[in-house]
Amino acid sequence: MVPVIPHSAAVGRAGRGPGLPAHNGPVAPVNFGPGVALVVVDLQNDFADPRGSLYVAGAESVVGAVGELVDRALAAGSPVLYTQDWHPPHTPHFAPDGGIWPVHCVAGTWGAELVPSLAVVGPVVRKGTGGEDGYSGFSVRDVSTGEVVATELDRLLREAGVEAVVVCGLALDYCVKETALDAARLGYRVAVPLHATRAVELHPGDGDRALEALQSAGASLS
Ligand code: VGL
Ligand code: ZN
Repeated sequence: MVPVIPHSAAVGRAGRGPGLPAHNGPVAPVNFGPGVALVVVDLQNDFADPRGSLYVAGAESVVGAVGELVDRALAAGSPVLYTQDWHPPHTPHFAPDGGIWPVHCVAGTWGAELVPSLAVVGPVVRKGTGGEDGYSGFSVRDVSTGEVVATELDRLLREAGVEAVVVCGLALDYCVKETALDAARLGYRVAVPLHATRAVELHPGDGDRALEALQSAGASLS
């Protein structure tokens, strides 16, 4: 079980007395610092732009919120890392090839690019490049063999001396959720600022189920 992140390390709320519901009171800024990394998940045109093939409704506000988090992270000396869904044109991840998703984030296309307004100030970790399912930024899974292979994200975070991660971006119920859950399994303290993510809701209720899973894993939701 991963301990809940203390306010000093990640996300908290100012002025909230015990017993008050979470939505009461102002949201305190995420407390970034050198040991706390910001992980921006899949902020790519296909998810974030209304013209994208797997557009997440409301993603425009996520883009703005993530931009502010990047600024705050940089100012506090936090490392900022990015993940990028990066698929071949054919993969069992895509509906035409037997999967569940419309074709999206094909390597080298406009849809796969990180949104143009996003400041890229740290490493970008690509996932799914070999046709695997890659929901978590930490690992990809070969759909036919089931083999799970780590990406470089964990190593990059450890080399930077990171012990807590703030996970934001798209989509809450898939890649943000899986990245945050893997981070918790790997021993990082985890916070998810909910104003900086949004669910795609392929199945209604996916967003709520994601929140429950994150909470059970000890992630701090704010
Ligand atoms: C994602 C569905 C398919 C995500 C990626 O970034 O959440 N969702 N591929
Ligand atoms: Zn994908």
